[in-house]
Amino acid sequence: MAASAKVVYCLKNRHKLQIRACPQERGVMKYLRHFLNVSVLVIITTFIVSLLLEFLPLLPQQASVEAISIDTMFSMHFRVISFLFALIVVFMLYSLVVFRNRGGETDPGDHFEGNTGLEIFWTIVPLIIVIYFAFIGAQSLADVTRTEPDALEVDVIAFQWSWSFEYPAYGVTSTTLYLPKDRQTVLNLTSRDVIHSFWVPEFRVKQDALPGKDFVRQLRITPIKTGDYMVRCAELCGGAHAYMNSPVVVVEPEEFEIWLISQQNAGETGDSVTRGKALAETMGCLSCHSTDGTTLVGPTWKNMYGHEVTLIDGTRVMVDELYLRRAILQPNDEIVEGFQPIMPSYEGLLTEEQIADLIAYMKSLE
Ligand code: HEC
Ligand SMILES: [Cu+2]
Repeated sequence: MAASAKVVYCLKNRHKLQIRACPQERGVMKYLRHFLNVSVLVIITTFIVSLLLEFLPLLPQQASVEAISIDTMFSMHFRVISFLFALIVVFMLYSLVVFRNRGGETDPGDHFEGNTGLEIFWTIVPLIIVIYFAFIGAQSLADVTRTEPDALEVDVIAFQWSWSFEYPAYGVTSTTLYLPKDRQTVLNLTSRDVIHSFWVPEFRVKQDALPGKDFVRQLRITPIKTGDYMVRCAELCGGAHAYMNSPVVVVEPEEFEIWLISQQNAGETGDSVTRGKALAETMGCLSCHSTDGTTLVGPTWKNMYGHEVTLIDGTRVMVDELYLRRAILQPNDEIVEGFQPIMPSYEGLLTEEQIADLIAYMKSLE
C-alpha cells in the first residue's frame, strides 16, 4: 500500500482500528507497538503465574486413583485462569503506566462503536473452551465413579460427631477406616442424625451422608499410597463439627488381612468392660463424653456412677444402673443440669447385651 492509500484506509477505518494519532503513519506503528508489548507481557505473565500455581503446594498429596483425574482437570483450569489473570492485570497495569495523564491533556478520549469481528471471536473461543471442559469434566466423573467387581464394601455411619466403619463381609466394626492399597473400596454412606459429608482431601472425592435408610450414598476410592490420613466432615453439622475427624489408614493388602483377623478376634474375646469401652468408641459416645473428667458436649463419665446428679428441674438423682439405662434409651427425659438436650436416643440401636456392656464400662470409670 502506498503511503497516501494507507492514510485513506486509516481514516475510513478509524473506529475499527481505534487509532488516536491517525492519519499519521507514526500513530499506527505506535499503536501496534503497544499491542506487541502487551502480548509479550501477557505471555510471560501467564507462564509465570501458571508455574507458580503448579509448584505451590496448593493441593494435598495424591493418594488415590480418583485424585489423578481430578488433579489433571485442576491443572488445566490453573492454566486457563493464569491466562485470564494475565490478560486483565497486564492490560490494566500497562494502561495505568503508559497512558497515564502526563499533565495538560484535557481532550476527551475517542469514541468507539464496538468491533463485530472481535466480539464474534471472544464469544466463539470461550464457548469452545467451555464445551471442551464440560467434556473432560464428564470423562473425569466417569473415571471417579467407575465400579470395579472386586471392590471392598465398607458401611460408613456418620453421626454427631464421629464416624463408624463397618465391614459387613467380615463382621468387623471400627473407629478407624482401614483400607487396602490398590483395591477399590466402595463406601456406603449413611447418617444417624443430620447431614454430614465424608471427605479425605488426599483422595479428593467427597460425598454427603444423609439420614434415612433409603438414602444410602456411594463413594468409590482406590488408594494408591500407604499412610495415615484423616476423614473430616465437610458439612456444618452442629457444635463439634470441626472435631468430627477419624483416622484413615491405607495399608498393603496382606497387612489389611492381618488387621481384619485381629479385629474379628478382638470382638469375640474380652470381658464386659472391654467390650463396653470398644462399643463406646464405635457408637461415638466418646465424642461427647470424656472418661478423664473433662467436660465435652456431655458430662464426663469419670466418677459418675454411685454419685448424685442434679437435673435441670433441680431434682437430684442417684446414678445407678437403672438411671444409666434411662440415660441411654430416653436421654431427653432427664436432662443433666448445665447441658443441652442433644444426646440422641439409642433405643433400637443397641442389644440388651451391648447396653449391659456399656453400663459395665461406665461403672468401671472411677
Ligand atoms: C451428641 C453428643 C452425645 C452422644 C453421641 C452421646 N451423648 Fe450421652 N449425653 C450427652 C449430653 C449433652 C448429656 C447431658 C444431657 C442429658 O442428660 O441428656 C448426656 C448424658 C448422658 C448420660 C447421663 C450423664 C450424667 O452425668 O448423668 C449418660 C449415662 C450418657 N449420656 C451415656 C451415653 C452413651 C452410653 C452414649 C453412647 C451410646 C452417649 N451418651 C452418647 C451427649 C451425648
Ligand atoms: Cu458432620
